[in-house]
Amino acid sequence: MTLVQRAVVLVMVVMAAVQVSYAAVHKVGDSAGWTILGNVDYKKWAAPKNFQVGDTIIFEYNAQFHNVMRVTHAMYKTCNASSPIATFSTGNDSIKITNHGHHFFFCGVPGHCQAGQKVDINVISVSAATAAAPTPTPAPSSPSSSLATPSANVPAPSPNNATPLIVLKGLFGTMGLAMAVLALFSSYA
Ligand SMILES: [Cu+2]
Repeated sequence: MTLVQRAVVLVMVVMAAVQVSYAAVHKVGDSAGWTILGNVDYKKWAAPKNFQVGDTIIFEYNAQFHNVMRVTHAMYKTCNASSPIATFSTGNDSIKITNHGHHFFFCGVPGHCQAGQKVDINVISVSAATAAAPTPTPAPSSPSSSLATPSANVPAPSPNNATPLIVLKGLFGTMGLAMAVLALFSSYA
């Protein structure tokens, strides 16, 4: 295997890994931002979005007139700003989503939530989305032993065939990819 071939394989693997860990950035209200002007419908803005764990939500607004409060569902429904879970007030707040489920936000300035400055970020479960993918029966040998000495019933990874990488991606995600790279490179060293 030449150095160029190794480089090509490495680039392909890195591209696959980037695809796996791709996280989106969502700016609330798009160009309108976080406001009470123009009657922005944040429910309508959020509806077609596919929010995922790892995504970032950005609230952009004039900090003199607005803020962002993360609240419970009950507080969200009644626009109750008395005890928010968290308050953001920089005017350009980036909030990274770390768990699935509903994330309720509104502006805590009196009257603004009632005027519609509120948004429900519903983050779907990643496991539910990937559960539909077919999972091949795992090899009987443990990953560590197959890395050191590939057994006969496990096909060796081939640089011209991306299938083993895809299978590993589905099974182990980025970690599996990293292990595949190690196995691939050590076998040609
Ligand atoms: Cu406001």
